[in-house]
Amino acid sequence: MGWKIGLHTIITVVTLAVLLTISAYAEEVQKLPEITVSGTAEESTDSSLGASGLDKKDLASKRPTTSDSTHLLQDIPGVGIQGAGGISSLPGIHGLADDRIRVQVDGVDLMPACPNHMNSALSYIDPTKVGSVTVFAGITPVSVGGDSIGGSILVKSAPPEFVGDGEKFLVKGEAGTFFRGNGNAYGYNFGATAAGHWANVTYSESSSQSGDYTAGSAFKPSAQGQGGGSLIPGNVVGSTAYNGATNRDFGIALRHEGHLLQLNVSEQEVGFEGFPNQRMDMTSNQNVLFNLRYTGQYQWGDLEARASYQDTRHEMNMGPDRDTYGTGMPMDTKAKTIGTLVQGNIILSERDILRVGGEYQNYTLYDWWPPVGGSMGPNAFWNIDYGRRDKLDAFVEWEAHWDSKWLTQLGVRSDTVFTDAAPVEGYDNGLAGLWGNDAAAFNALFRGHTDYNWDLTALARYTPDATQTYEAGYARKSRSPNLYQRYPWSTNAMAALMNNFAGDGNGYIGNVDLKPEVANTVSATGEWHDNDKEQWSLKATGYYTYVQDYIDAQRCDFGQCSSANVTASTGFVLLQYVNQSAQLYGLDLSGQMLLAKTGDYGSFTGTGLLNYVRGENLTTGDNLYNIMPLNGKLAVVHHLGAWTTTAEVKLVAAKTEVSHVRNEMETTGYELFNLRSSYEWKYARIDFGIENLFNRFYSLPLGGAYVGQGSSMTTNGIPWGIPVPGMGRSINVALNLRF
Ligand SMILES: [Cu+2]
Repeated sequence: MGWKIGLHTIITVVTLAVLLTISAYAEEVQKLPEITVSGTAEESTDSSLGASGLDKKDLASKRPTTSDSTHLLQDIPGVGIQGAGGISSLPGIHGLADDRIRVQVDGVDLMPACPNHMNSALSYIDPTKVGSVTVFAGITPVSVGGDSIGGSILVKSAPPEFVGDGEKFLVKGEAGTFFRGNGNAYGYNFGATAAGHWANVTYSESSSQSGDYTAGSAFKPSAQGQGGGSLIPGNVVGSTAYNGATNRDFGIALRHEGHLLQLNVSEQEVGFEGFPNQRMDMTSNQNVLFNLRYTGQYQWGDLEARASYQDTRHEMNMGPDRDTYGTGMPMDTKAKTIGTLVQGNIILSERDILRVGGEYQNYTLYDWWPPVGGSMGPNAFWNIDYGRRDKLDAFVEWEAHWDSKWLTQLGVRSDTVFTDAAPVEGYDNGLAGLWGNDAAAFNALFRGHTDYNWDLTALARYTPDATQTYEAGYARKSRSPNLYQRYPWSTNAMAALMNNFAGDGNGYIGNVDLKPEVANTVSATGEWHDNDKEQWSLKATGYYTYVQDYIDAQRCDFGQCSSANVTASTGFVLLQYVNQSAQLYGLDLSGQMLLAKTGDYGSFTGTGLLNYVRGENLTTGDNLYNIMPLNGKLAVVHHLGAWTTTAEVKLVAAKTEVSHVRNEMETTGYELFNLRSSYEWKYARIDFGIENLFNRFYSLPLGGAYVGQGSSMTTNGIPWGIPVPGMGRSINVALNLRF
């Protein structure tokens, strides 16, 4: 890893040198009356009614509450958040989560490299770096979908700024810090930008850490942290701490007339991140990303091209709150991802736009567990050796603006996905019953697969007048299994338990024969508002999805799995992935209304949100796993000059429709009150908030099973039946400066 430290040093030195040189020069010319900042060439195709966004203001009010960028999405209609580590939650849309939805950060499909999906795409961007968020929850255009059966999430950092004609230089910076009482979380971020008419250089850095957080009340007996940790009181949620989570990004952007070229080199290091719903913790994550992008405006439209390279080194072991068994349990992963894209948006006529694109992604994964002695040695256990997932996509999308009222969009997309994995070995193949037989069975299988997937989208939008819009459509979307669904091979309980990205505490065994999931969705959205969108607005989306070959799970009844495993209706169990059919349907409602506007007391706006989703396995009659119960949010936002204050209540119904095959636990309903206030000056912003005002105890409906302390390496060596609790009261402050 020497070269990575070298890279980090080079980035820092080059950045400082460039910034110093430019700012030294800027010093002479800085007496500018006003610096005009022009827009960027970055074009958006985010005009779909099924898309919801978060702008600067929304983001600014949410950032102080979290260091996990996925939590920025929590008030977007249709979005659910699957719990994981403190900075690594997994987003879901309409009941489909994790890699069933497409998540891009600055145009890159960041890939996890972990049997627990700990290093998810959004864990690689700090909330302070997020400049915009767009969520496609309804019918996703093929130009932003692909290899996913749910919606798409596009997260972007702020676009590069350039100075306008006649101006000289722009040098600016920002710095921020926060403290959150629950867990004693704190961190910092800073960034500096130097920009001229045609060049922009930016450096940014952020870091955060937190101790274990505290729930509203005790939910288990207090116990000593067995991995060298301190006493874990009954109300403390074990393995929720994280530290040394540092992101650095260096970017250069060049602009010439309508052309923009951007290169970002970023690095993330995480020293430790606990996972309360996994049997392991992340003890190190090192990720390096090169992201090169070009966008150009031409007479015929615009052209976008991207190339990226991601290198990840990930390590897991037992953290301080868990039993280390005296030996620990190291698990290592490394992965490389190369991604490229070329897309043209061609203006055929005043009416028609054609979007044509091609993408290629090459992903390589190694997952091995070093020996620790006894039956877990003398060799390394190879969970996935030389795993590959390569993808070649092409799409065509035709958008027609027939008149001021009608818009249609038709798209077709082909994704060809190839996956494979090399032969494996256990810790000691001589121990046939434990490792050798399973390895031999896997190695005898034909493991290479090529899936030819097709996506289709057809949607129409009708805008009868300035106060209402309707959109309806159909989408067929496909997704090939990920490597951890096809290739984990061991039926040994300990090994299977380590393969789990559901967070349910169960063990998972791969299925080489899995077919791609194919979803057929119909969705309709209506939006109503007053003429100027100032008084009120209401948006409603209804959807139905039938998923053919939905990847669910069945009880393991072969290899080392016991017959009791097949019938157990409580406790943790061992499962194998299997194709079944499923349906999901639901409704999102969101709206806002200006309640009062006075000169002296400012304005009061009410906002509301309601989400309902139901997921059923049509093959078994079971419920789908991790489906968010009915939930809503009501808030009143008060604006007075530079003050913004929000009082909100979040209401969540009990989760009673649970996945029986996984022994998923029910959770009870709850309500949470939050208060947030901010004051903004020209060069500073201060935020103050109290989350979970009444210190309400509650279980996270999508938080999974609590396995964050004790002997987590054996199936039922830790108690079953405890959902991961949500955070108790937290008093938060954040300060941001711009200069
Ligand atoms: Cu991991």
